[in-house]
Amino acid sequence: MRDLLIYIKEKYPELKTIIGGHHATFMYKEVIAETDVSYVCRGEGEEVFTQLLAEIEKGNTQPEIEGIVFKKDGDFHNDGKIAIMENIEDLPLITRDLCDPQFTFSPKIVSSRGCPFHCSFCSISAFYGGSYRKRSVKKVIEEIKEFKSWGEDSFWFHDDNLTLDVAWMNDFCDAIEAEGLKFNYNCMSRVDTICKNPELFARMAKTGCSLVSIGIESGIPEVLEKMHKKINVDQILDAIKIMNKLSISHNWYMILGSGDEFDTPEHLKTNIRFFSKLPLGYVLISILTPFPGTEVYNNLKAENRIRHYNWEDYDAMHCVYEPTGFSYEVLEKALPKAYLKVYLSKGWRLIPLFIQSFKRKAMDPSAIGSALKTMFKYVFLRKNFQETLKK
Ligand code: B12
Ligand code: SF4
Repeated sequence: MRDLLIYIKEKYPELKTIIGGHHATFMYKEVIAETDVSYVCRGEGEEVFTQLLAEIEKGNTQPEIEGIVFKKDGDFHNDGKIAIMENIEDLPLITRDLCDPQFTFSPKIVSSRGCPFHCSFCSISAFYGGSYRKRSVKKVIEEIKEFKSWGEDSFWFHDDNLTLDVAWMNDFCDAIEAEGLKFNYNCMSRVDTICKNPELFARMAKTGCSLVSIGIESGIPEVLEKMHKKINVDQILDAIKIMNKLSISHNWYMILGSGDEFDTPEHLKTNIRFFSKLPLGYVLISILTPFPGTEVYNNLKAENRIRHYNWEDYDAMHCVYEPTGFSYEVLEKALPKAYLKVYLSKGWRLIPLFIQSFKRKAMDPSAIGSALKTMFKYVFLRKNFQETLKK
C-alpha cells in the first residue's frame, strides 16, 4: 500500500489520496511523512469518508471531520479521535450491480465490530476503544440470503469473536433453522466461551459451522495472565475436549515469545511441548509481533526493544523485537521447529483431519496444498522457512 501511494503521488501529484485501517490509524504521522498521502482516516471509514468527499467537492480541502488527519501549516490537523460509528445496523449491503461482472470475491460477513477484551498483543481494543457493536440477526440473515442468491454458500465471518453474545448466537441458529437455510460458515471464538456454552457449539455444528478459530496463545499460566487473555490452562483443556466431540474443524492460535521476562529457552520449550501434547486440530503459530496500538508495542517501544520498523517484516514470522532471555534469531529458528513438532506429533491423525476439512468445506484445498508444499521445501529441501512461506 505504501508503494502504491508513493507511485500515485509521483505520477499524479494533483490527485487527493486517502488511507485508513489499523496501521494508518496508529502510525498516521509516519504514513503521511513516508507517502505524502493527503488524508488519513483514523477509525471506521464509512461515515467520515463520505463526509470528506462532500467537503472536497465543495472545495474545502481542510475539513474538520472526526478522525480525519492531514498536513496543515507545517504540522498536522488531528482532533485526536478515532471515528467509531454508534450504529452499524444500517450499513448498506454490498450490491452486486456495483461490482464488475469479471470481479469475483468470496463473501465475508461482519456481524459485530470490536471486542471488550484487552489482549496485550491485539490492536482491536485500541482501535475500537473497547466498544462492541452488533448488527441484528435479521440484517445478517438478509445479507446471507443476498449472497446465497449470488450462488454463494460458504461464508467467513470476519467478527473478532462471533460467539461473544451467546443469546445473539442462539437467535442466529434459531433463524437459520426456522428459514431452513443451508450454508457453511467459519468464525472466531474464545476458549472461555466454548467452556461455558458447549451446547451452543453443538447447535453451531448443526447449522453449518465448519471451522472455528480459537486463540490459546500460550500454555504458560503467567504468560496468559500478562497477555490479559483471561483464560486458564484448565479451560484450554476443556475447550479442546468439547471441540473434539463436535463435527466442526478447529484451528488454534499459538504465540511464540512473550516480550517479557518469560522469554527464556525453558519457557519456549515448555510452550512448544504443551502444544504438541494437545489433541488440537490445526495450529497456526506466530512469533509475537508488536503491532502499533497494542500494549506489547507500547511496552517494547518504551524499553527501546523494537529492532526495526520494516513493516514488511511485521508478519508474525519475523522477530522484530529484542527478547531479553535469548536472541531474536533463536525465536525465528524456533518457529519452523515448533510447526514440525506440533504437526508431526499428530502422526497419522493428520490424514482424517484434512479429509474432514475437505468434506466440511472448512478449508480451501489450495491452502492445505500450499501448507504441505511449504513443509516439504523446509524439511527436505532445507529452504529458509520465512522465504518459503512468502513465496
Ligand atoms: C480477516 C482478517 C485477515 C484475513 C484477510 C482476508 C481477506 N481477504 O479479507 C487474513 C487471514 C488473510 C489476515 C491476515 C493477516 N492479518 Co488479519 N485480520 C482479519 C480481521 C479478522 C478482519 C478484517 C476485516 O474484514 N475487518 C472488518 C473491516 C470492516 O474493518 P477494517 O478492515 O479495519 O476497515 C475499517 C477501518 O479500518 C477503515 N478503513 C480501512 N481501510 C480504509 C481505507 C480508507 C480509504 C478509509 C477511508 C477507511 C478505511 O474503515 C473500514 C470500515 O469501517 C482483522 C481484525 C478486524 N476486526 O479488523 C485482522 C487484522 C487486520 N489482521 C491482523 C494481522 C496481524 C494479520 C497478519 C499479519 C497475521 C499473520 N500472522 O500473518 C496477516 C497479514 C496479512 C497481510 N498481508 O496484510 C491485525 C492487524 C494489526 C495491525 N495493527 O496492523 C488485525 C487487526 C487483527 C488483530 N487482532 O490485531 N487477516
Ligand atoms: S485477541 Fe481476540 S479476545 Fe483478545 S482483544 Fe483481540 S479480538 Fe479480543
